[in-house]
Amino acid sequence: MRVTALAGDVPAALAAALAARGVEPERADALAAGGAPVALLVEPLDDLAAAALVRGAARAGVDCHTGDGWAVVSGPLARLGGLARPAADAVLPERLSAALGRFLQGRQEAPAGWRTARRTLPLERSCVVGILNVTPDSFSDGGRHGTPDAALAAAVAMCAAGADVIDVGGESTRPGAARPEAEEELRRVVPVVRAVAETGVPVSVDTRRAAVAEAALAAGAEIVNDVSGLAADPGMAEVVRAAGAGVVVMHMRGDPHTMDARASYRDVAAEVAAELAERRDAALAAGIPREAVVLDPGLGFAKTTAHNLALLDRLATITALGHPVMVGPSRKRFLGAVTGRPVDRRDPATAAACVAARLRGARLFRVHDVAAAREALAVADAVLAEREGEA
Ligand code: HH2
Repeated sequence: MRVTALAGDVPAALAAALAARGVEPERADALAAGGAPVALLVEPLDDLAAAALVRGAARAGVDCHTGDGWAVVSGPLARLGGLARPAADAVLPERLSAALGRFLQGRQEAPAGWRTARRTLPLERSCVVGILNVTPDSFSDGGRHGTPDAALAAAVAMCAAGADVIDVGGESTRPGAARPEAEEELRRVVPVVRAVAETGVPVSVDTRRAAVAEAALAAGAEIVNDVSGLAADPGMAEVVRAAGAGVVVMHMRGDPHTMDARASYRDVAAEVAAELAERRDAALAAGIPREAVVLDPGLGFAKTTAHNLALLDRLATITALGHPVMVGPSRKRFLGAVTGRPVDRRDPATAAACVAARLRGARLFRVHDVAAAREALAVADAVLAEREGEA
């Protein structure tokens, strides 16, 4: 007799093992998905709701740990689903079962594409976003693309290397960077956006200013990448909505001057997810469609090396919000801390971080070295496609 591990933490592997032994593929999929282990943090929670959750968890056959104002319920997905369904004896208060139900539903529904002002970008294979900083002072490529012609040539080279989107930025957001005036940011960004968009590649504009976003969208950009998560400029959400643009809602705290001092978390993944969910809700409340929203944990923004690594590892906390997830590890300090490499020698580490994130569910990767990331992600995509194919 032999005991073989079936990679039980990967539902697709379990489905493949069942299907290979004669279980009908659809049933194997359902069994495997329902058996996937899930842990959910519920907070804030009053004593009555916590007691109800403990009773409901016992009835549903899942674990429940509670503390001061919080509970963690964990168990197979199928049983957690049972916990969320209102029962005849109404063990859980309505508000709580509705919140759980909303969450579990959203978790299963990350759109397969990204709606922008001009198209829906497919996200089956990894989407590589090439960074084009038209700034004198960005931490790794500052000053390299001083004229629109040089910037266009860099964009064309990134597309040839496999970029799916070009992200044009006119403001460095590295810690402590000085902010250019709006006119200066417009002067840097708009001609480059126009020239790159004319080649047909989707262009995003990396800005915190509504006026810059509006001008870039008019010049052909179709996505707004806002590192403040639409919080810095009260006019930004409406500009995005009116243009029907795609949007990257990124997490940070404070601004580039204050963010390092605010890198303090009790549980970084849960707090980043909760703060991002608030920014996402604000975007949806402003009328931006759900399919237009991509979420980004903001590696390096108000995060220490340990925070960045924990976020990469616990990316499921972010993907569970039900949107495609972007990561931007490219050449950042935490990769220098891990590898000992200076900023101009961090592309292999960047590619490795992208693969780690891909295997944990990220779909979009903002990088300087497109060719290296594309190649590394081709392997990760192939491994995941094999997993899907088997299931
Ligand atoms: N990181 C930077 C800028 N924009 N946007 C998203 N969505 N995610 C990121 O992680 C992100 C971002 C900072 O990197 P970089 O553009 O290379 O440098 P700088 O801000 O100095 O121009």
